[in-house]
Amino acid sequence: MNFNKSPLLAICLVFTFSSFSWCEAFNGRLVSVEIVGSESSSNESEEFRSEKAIDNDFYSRWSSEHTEEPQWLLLDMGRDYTINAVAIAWEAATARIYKIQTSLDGSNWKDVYQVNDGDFGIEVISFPATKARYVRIYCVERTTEYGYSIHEIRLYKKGKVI
Ligand SMILES: [Ca+2]
Repeated sequence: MNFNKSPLLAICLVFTFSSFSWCEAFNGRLVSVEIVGSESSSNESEEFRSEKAIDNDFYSRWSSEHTEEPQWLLLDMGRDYTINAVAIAWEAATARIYKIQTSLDGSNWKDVYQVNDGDFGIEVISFPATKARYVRIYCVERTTEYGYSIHEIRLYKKGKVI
């Protein structure tokens, strides 16, 4: 099943937005993976540092500096997992063009998906199952004069189909 940018899962996520929770299973097909660390190319200020994208608080967010230069948000799962989806809750300062990249060592990166029509809100993106410890959201082009800003992000691996 192809569920790239799936409306069904996105609706599930939006529905639970106000209660700070995510739909952690999608008919048993997806299981979220804990993200234990983060880094970013830049932060707008201390209030908007990278950890704000993984703190389970939908009101806090990471925001890059306001520049045309590409910016990235790096996520560390602590060990290798085989993952195949990411859910991103974008702030209005969204990336129109961005890449989902994975890495086993944090140095060598592989593009697993590219979005060319990114928009405000929650984006759910699936890609071929890939073994990785690190995931990077590599932002190439902005939709606003501001930088790039993400409220929350989740990574998923395949679960058991019931
Ligand atoms: Ca947050």
